[in-house]
Amino acid sequence: MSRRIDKDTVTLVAKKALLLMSQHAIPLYPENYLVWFDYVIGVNKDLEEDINRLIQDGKNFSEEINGDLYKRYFGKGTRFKQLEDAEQEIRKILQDALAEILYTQEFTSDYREKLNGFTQELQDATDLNEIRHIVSHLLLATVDVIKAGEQIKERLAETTHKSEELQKELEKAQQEILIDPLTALYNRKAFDRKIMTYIKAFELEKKIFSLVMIDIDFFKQFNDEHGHLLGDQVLKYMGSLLTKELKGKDFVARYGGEEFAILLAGTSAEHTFIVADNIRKSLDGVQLKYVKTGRVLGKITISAGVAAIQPGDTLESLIKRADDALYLAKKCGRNNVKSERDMMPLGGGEPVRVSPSQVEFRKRQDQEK
Ligand code: GH3
Ligand code: MG
Ligand code: MG
Repeated sequence: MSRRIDKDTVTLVAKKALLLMSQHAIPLYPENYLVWFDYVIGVNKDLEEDINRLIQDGKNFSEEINGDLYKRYFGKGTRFKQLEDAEQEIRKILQDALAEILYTQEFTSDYREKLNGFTQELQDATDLNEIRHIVSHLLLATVDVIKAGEQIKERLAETTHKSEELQKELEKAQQEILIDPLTALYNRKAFDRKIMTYIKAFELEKKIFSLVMIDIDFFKQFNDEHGHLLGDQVLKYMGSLLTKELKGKDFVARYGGEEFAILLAGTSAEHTFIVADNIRKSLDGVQLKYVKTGRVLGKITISAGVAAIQPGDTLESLIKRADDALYLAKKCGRNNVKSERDMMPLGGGEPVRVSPSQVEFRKRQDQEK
């Protein structure tokens, strides 16, 4: 048997034999091991056929059957030396297997200690009975470990799955809370959060940004003329227009009612003015028509105010400057964009922070045309 073949093959065959023995619940006695070792290696055709038949018939490998098999094939002339060798092999394979388990699996320190203990006991064991004893404990502990490992894995998988689902639901809920259902733009709450992150980034990393506040002109009049439902359609249209014009690059929100706010990261007030004025122009060129009924709604215009972040700004101070500029745009006839710079007094100097109506405004070139 094993001594006639090389060491690596012995290990492979022995592992397979032990595995089959554990699958068929056969006690790990050297006698049984000899039988199954030969079965795996296939040197004895009769033995192989006998075992195959027993497996096919679904027979239980009782102590009696195991004993018969051993007696039939090893009974005569099986020397004590062979049994001793088998015992050594079992011991070696188990030690290797233990080392492998300890190395590859993640166990709790309790189990690890137990398994380490078995390794030591196997080394110290002097007789067969002792080894049988250790092996039965080892198998029990290993089964426990594997079961515990599987349970932990199952639980982990379950928890991961649950938390992924929860995460998705949470994201969905958050999205719903942060999105305005009518226009599908971000809502005021989302805007407040976003602008705070921009302000922080400016304070910490000097990342500039600008703000545009937009307000639809004479919207109350539009509602009065065409009804609130058509007013809603216009707000919806505004949502798609802003999204289209900004091409997803900037953050746009419905600030409330017929007001919208845009945040442009890394953009100066001058460039932001151009962006805002392009939006105004694109709306100015459109005659609105309600597709469903063909009803002509006429032209809708907007006014906008632009402000760029400055050192020392708070959420309120920045919004106030954009609002003041918007107020100025309204004052200057609506369908207009104004920047906080437009609020500087003639002859330059510091911007004046008073109500726009009290300020003498520097005329912008584009206003003069
Ligand atoms: P201004 O040019 O000065 O901004 O005039 P305005 O009429 O647009 O401003 P005002 O603040 O007097 O009125 C805002 C109007 O916007 C009143 C309100 O009916 C309308 N509005 C606000 N939210 C909604 C909405 O969700 N749906 C509709 N249809 N109208 C809205
Ligand atoms: Mg308004
Ligand atoms: Mg308005």
